[in-house]
Amino acid sequence: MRIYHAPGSRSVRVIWLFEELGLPYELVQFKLGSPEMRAPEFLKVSPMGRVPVLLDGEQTIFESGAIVQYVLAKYGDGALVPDMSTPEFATYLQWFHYAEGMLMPPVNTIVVETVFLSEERRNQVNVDRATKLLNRMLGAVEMHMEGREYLAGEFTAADIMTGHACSVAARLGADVSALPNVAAYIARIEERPALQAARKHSLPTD
Ligand SMILES: N[C@@H](CCC(=O)N[C@@H](CS)C(=O)NCC(=O)O)C(=O)O
Repeated sequence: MRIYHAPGSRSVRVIWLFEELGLPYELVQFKLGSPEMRAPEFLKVSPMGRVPVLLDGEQTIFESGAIVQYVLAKYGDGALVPDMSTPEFATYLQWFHYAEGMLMPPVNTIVVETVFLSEERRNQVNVDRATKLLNRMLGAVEMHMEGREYLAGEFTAADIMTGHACSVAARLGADVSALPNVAAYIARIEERPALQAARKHSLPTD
């Protein structure tokens, strides 16, 4: 399978998943924001010119969460997903989708305002508002992680999605000093050999 990846982006989630599962993959790497990401050939597989995208035979799929669910359903053999008959299954789905639903929107605003926009177009009010919202969203993770190692029992793909989002949030300046459970959780997932292997293809901001 081929993973379209940009170092410094959430496409590291897909590489991390493949590393956790021990599945082989081929990488096509872009520089984030480069003109190649708007080239017609890439827009055929990713109409918005974004990563990650997975190519599996003739099948392409974008959206990191959808890719993770696709790979697990087809090739995971039950790994990284709690059994449907357990209470952890609903918890897993909830935190899996919390990443793109609640954490990444303010993260996106902060990245746009502090990285992508030219200095004269940046707006500190937007950054402050997004940072406040991000800290509130991380507060829910803080409460949930009390007494837990991972989001839904054992390590699951919810940790790949929301764990990664927590890690990015902290790197972007969210204040985790008042969120000890989140800080410990980030440290825990950062120690995973599969994430470290995935990061070899990535920049420190992933
Ligand atoms: N919700 C999408 C977000 C995809 C996305 O925004 N990817 C960013 C990298 S983190 C991207 O490719 N940005 C390139 C650009 O905006 O030109 C997902 O989870 O896959």
